[in-house]
Amino acid sequence: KPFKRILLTGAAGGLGRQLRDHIKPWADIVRLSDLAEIGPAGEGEEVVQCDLADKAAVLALMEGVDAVLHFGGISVEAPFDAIMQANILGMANLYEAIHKCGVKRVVFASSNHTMGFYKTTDLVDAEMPPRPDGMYGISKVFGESLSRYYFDRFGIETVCLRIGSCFPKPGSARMMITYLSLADLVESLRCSLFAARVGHTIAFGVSDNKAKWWDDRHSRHLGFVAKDSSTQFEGMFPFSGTYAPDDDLAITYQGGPFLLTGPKYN
Ligand code: NAI
Ligand code: 15L
Repeated sequence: KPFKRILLTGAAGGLGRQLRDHIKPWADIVRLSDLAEIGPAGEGEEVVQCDLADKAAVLALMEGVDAVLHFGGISVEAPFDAIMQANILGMANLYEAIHKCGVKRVVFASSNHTMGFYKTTDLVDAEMPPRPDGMYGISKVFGESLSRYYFDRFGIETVCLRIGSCFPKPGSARMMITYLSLADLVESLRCSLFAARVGHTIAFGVSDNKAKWWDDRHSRHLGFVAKDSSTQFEGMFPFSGTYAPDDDLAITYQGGPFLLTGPKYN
């Protein structure tokens, strides 16, 4: 198999649980890690329970690993203290361990909320300045910036995948635009791991939906082509007959409901 050992963080989470089986063909061993209980290891798997905020534990977690899929951390807007531990300190610990252990390729589960303050009438690409929509989005911008530094300074390659909404089906009209199918997520991870050269790439993880907010022109070297589309769910969110008021933040900005959560500093 191409890799000896792939580490998947966030393995107990919504995406981690689904990715587990899809990763197996890519490595002799998949090391599954999370703060939460994961359950027993299957064949070709190892389970390591670990808090990303624990520097020594993260260093031990990385031993013998040659590629990382980093999905662990807080996945929605939350008080800053919690985000700081899991997503900021956790990311710093992870990359220090990656550097010390000689890992060459990383895929970081970034988010569309790095760009949530662009308007729903904007077409966003990977070279536009980040406009995060809260502490969660800010922590993902930190992760993108940290991984860029580790590439520029040490040559560690990372693909930051700004995932849209990866759920079995869209939960709102917004998610018709941001929808990413599981199969398309798996294919984008495969492309990110196996492209000969990725440097530091920021890509958008989104299916081939009809309406688009994101332009993938700066990540075409990955060779990812989405096969699914939210059109299969057409009709789930019919026009209600009334337009949203002018000051409706969740309609005006791409971050949608994240715009309504307010500052979470504490
Ligand atoms: P999730 O919340 O279900 O899973 C995240 C996992 O990380 C959880 O199992 C949690 O226990 C673990 N975790 C939290 N703090 C930790 C810590 N300090 N140390 C170790 N593990 C910790 O989220 P989901 O939906 O599976 O997302 C996975 C990743 O993808 C997250 O990083 C999220 O930000 C990102 N993402 C997901 C999107 C989606 O549509 N599902 C959209 C954009 C980004
Ligand atoms: C994210 O970044 C979250 O992790 C996920 O739970 C969804 O809220 C998604 O963005 C979204 O924007 O739909």
